[in-house]
Amino acid sequence: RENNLRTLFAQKKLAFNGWASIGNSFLAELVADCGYDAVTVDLQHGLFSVEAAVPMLQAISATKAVPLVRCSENSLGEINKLLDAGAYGIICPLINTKEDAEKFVRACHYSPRGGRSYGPARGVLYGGKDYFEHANRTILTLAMIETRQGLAAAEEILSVPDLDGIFIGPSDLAIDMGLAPDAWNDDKVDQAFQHLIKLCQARGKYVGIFCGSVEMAERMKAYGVDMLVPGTDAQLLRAETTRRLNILRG
Ligand code: 3PY
Ligand code: MG
Repeated sequence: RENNLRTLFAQKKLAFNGWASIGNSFLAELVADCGYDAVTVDLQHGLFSVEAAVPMLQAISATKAVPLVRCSENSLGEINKLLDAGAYGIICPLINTKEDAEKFVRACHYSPRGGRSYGPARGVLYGGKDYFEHANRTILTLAMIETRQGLAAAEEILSVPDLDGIFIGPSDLAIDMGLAPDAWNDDKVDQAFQHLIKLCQARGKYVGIFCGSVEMAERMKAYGVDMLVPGTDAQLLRAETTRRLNILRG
């Protein structure tokens, strides 16, 4: 099957990506059913491992949302398992150099474009019997830029041909600039966002960003990003729970 995120990108339509950080399949299904275009299973900061990610990917693939994974690190073994488990795109944290980006995209593509090993257990169930023929072009590869080093190397990172684009990590970037993790409104951080977004737009590359607030998400939408994450499942659960309790407690 085609990757709907690529279709939305070609149509220049903003995609909304949900964030599944709690290792439970019902919750992943519920998040996916909220109307997101994609849902990312977060193996970096989610407190669960690959075995728990599999039923989450099964649950997401019962909906229209594209199943994505943020891997825990830039590892061929883990990325191969997640693609075999049916992830249709990988967001890889902490890509700081062109070499990091090359290693990442090689793990996501079969030869001659990469070194992915063959064994797409659930990949064929989700992607279809012709999975092998189209996997190299359907699977989406997004490198996280979230350090000053990554920011400085962004042009080189984006020059890697098989990299589809970047996903900006505002908290780690703010921390690396000596600021608090929620300093996403700071001028220096915002300028970095704008710089990265413009670089991607000039090169026809995909750009997504995690948003810590609705206001930030609106600003990123105005900058023309391709994909927005409006918060994690846990953050949204907390926000609405505390909002209702505050109203009812008076
Ligand atoms: C960050 O803000 O650093 C992230 O990784 C968000 O996903
Ligand atoms: Mg991060």
